Formats: sequence, structure tokens, C-alpha cells
Amino acid sequence: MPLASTPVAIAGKVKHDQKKAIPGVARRSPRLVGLVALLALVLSACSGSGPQTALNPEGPIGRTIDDLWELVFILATVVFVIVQAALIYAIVRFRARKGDDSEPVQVHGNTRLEILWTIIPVVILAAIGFPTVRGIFDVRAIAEGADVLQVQVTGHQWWWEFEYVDLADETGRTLVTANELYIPEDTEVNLTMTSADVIHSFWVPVLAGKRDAVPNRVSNLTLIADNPTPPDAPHPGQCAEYCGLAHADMRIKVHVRTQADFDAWVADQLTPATIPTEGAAAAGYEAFNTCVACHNVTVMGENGPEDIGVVRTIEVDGVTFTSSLAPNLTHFGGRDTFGSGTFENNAEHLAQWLADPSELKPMRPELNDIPNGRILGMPNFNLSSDDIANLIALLEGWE
Ligand code: HEC
Ligand SMILES: [Cu+2]
Repeated sequence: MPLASTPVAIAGKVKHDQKKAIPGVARRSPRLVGLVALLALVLSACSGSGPQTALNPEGPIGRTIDDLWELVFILATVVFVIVQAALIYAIVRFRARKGDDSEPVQVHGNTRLEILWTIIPVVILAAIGFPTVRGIFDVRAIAEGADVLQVQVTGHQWWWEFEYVDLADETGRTLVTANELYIPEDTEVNLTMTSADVIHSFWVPVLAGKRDAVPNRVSNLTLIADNPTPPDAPHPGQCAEYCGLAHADMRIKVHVRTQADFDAWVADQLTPATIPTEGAAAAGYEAFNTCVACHNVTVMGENGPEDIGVVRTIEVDGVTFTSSLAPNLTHFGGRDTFGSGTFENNAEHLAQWLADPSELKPMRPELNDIPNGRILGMPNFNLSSDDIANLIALLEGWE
């Protein structure tokens, strides 16, 4: 907003003062001034660095889409310039002159012209149409094969759940995480998606186009990333289908890693959390009793890994999706962000979250319907400041 409002403010000022201060152009053509102001407003949208852009693709699928856009843009620009030049030439060259009322040459029914201006658009549309159709097939192809990383995605109001269905520990527990997706570089990743509630849309512009995640349906999207991302700069994305109150805060971070780093991340994620035995974290673990009504955590129990909390699934078109009530917190401390990629994961934000979640991210927990698996946000549990501090110690320790 601040970017966009500046040129308008300046333009407004010019308009008010123009009668006294600026003779010439501004007085004679206030419309021209308006037009320049509008252009400045539109162009100001192009300034600054927007990492969430489809114009700097970071993988072959994003590039296919960007190449198509560029082709259309170049052709459209050429057509625009030629048509405008011809138009301006005709206006100037054939304008009515004083004392000359002779009828111009009439070209109606000129077969050669008719054929020419039919063939030229056909060629232009074919030049756009063929690569577009091929691009649609390329982008829609579902990645298959043993080398493909399979990730199941469940969209929730207002966060994303990821399950790496082929990556499991020795007990068969699969890797489940939320909002921050890790993928290896240069690898085909097949997202198999659905939604637990309303229609969402998975969109990470530098990697691929948008694809809806629809309740009771399965959809697929392929991601391929060229290079690892810096630790503090994952590829940003967000839900691209309006899905209610916190739609704007339903973001995605995609961390791309080398294969070795990815394998290390997987091994770490498949390690259960430890049950703290002393200090603030141990007290936090007591308070955590309330939390497992919705959240799941895999801890190392006496007889090996066990879940505190409930693992919920839904079946869609023969595919079983993990569909939890709330994000898995087993490795919460290792996430950079929370609240679906919206808040930096630090003690200050966590304290705010635990004190009043809806104050930080607008949600509707009063509509929660846990028995039917429908959740519209995390309630305020009126936790004491001691409980909050202890829970923070617990969660930040679960890296
Ligand atoms: C009624 C269900 C419910 C209960 C009980 C619950 N939460 Fe949540 N919690 C949620 C939901 C839903 C979200 C996801 C909100 C979002 O981002 O849209 C969430 C998100 C979180 C997150 C952020 C996770 C992330 O990666 O984005 C943390 C941390 C968290 N809860 C901690 C707790 C703690 C600690 C307790 C216990 C005091 C608790 N929650 C109890 C529903 C619940
Ligand atoms: Cu959404």
C-alpha cells in the first residue's frame, strides 16, 4: 500500500497547485498529467524485490510457464507497436485537410488484404497455441518412477500438512510435518493433494503453477528445484484459493537441500522427541496434556517410539491422507516459522501465540468441532505466564 499510494499523493498535489505554479503542459492537459500519474502508479508495482514471483523461476516447470509468458509478451508487444505505428501514420498522413473533400480510396472487398489479415493472426495464434498446449501437458504430467519423492499434502484451514509416505522409521511411522516443505535439489517431487475442509490452492511461484487441493478429491502437482536454497531464504508460496479468515496467512516455505543434507534432515525428523525429565521443559511437558487433544508428537517411550496425541487419517479416492487436527509438533523447535509460515519461530512470538492465538493470527476456534475432525483454529487456553514459559522451553527443545 505505501508504495502504491505515493504517486497518487504526488499527482494530487500537482493538480491543486498547477494553476499557479505550472503553466504549459499541466494546465493545458490535466488528462496527460493524470495519465502519467497512473503510469507511475502502475510501474511502481514493478519496483523492489518480490521473492514470491513467477518471473524468476528456480526450476524447469517454473521455467516452462515463464517461457510461455515471455513468448506471449514479446509477440503482443510487436503486434502492439506495429498496429499503433500504422494507426498513427494513417491518422497523420490521411487526415482531412482544408478545402479537400475528395473521397479517399476505398479498399472494401480487397481480396489480397482480406487474405493477408486473416493469415497473419492465424500464424501468430499458432505460434502461441502450439507451445501453450505442449506446456500444459508438460506442467500437468504426474511424476512417476522409483526416483520420485512422494509427498502427500493435506490443506487445512489455515495450514498445510505434509506426509512423506515413503519415508518411515523402523516402526512404520511416516515423516509428517507442517508448512515447511523440504525437498532435495534436482529431484522430481510428486505432491498428491487433498483438503480436509474447503478448497485450497498450493502455489510456490518460482517452482510451479497453482494447483487446487479439493475436499474429497485427489490432485497432483510436480515440483523440481534447480539449486539448494540459502538456510534463511526458502522459496515462498501461499494458498491461492480464498479459504476464509486466515487465508492470507496460509503460507508455504520450500527448503531445497542437497541430497546429503536432505537425507540428514529426514533422519533427524524420524527421530522421536525426548521426554524432558527436569527443569522448565519437564514442567512444560505436564502442561502439554491439554495440547494433545489436537496436536500429535512422537516421543521416545520406554518401549520405543509412541504417539502422544491422535493420528487421524482420511480416505479419498482410495488414497489415505494424514489429516491431523493441528500441526505435528515433534520437531517444532527446528522450524524457522510457525502459523503456516507466517511468524518467525522465536520465544517472543510463541509467547504471544500461547497467550492468545487468534490475536496473532485471525482464526475461529469457537467453531471447532473436534469429534467431526473440523477445526478452525487454536483456542485460547488462558495459560498462566509460568505455563507459557515452560511450554516454550518444551517446544523449542523439540528440534
Ligand atoms: C483445539 C485444538 C488445539 C489444541 C488443544 C491446541 N492447539 Fe495448537 N494449534 C491448533 C491449530 C488448528 C493450529 C494451526 C493454526 C494455524 O496455523 O492455522 C495450532 C498451531 C500451534 C502451533 C504452531 C505450529 C506450527 O508449526 O505452525 C503451536 C506451537 C501450538 N499450536 C502449540 C499448542 C500448545 C502448546 C497447546 C497446548 C497448550 C496447543 N497448541 C493446543 C489447534 C490446537
Ligand atoms: Cu487455503
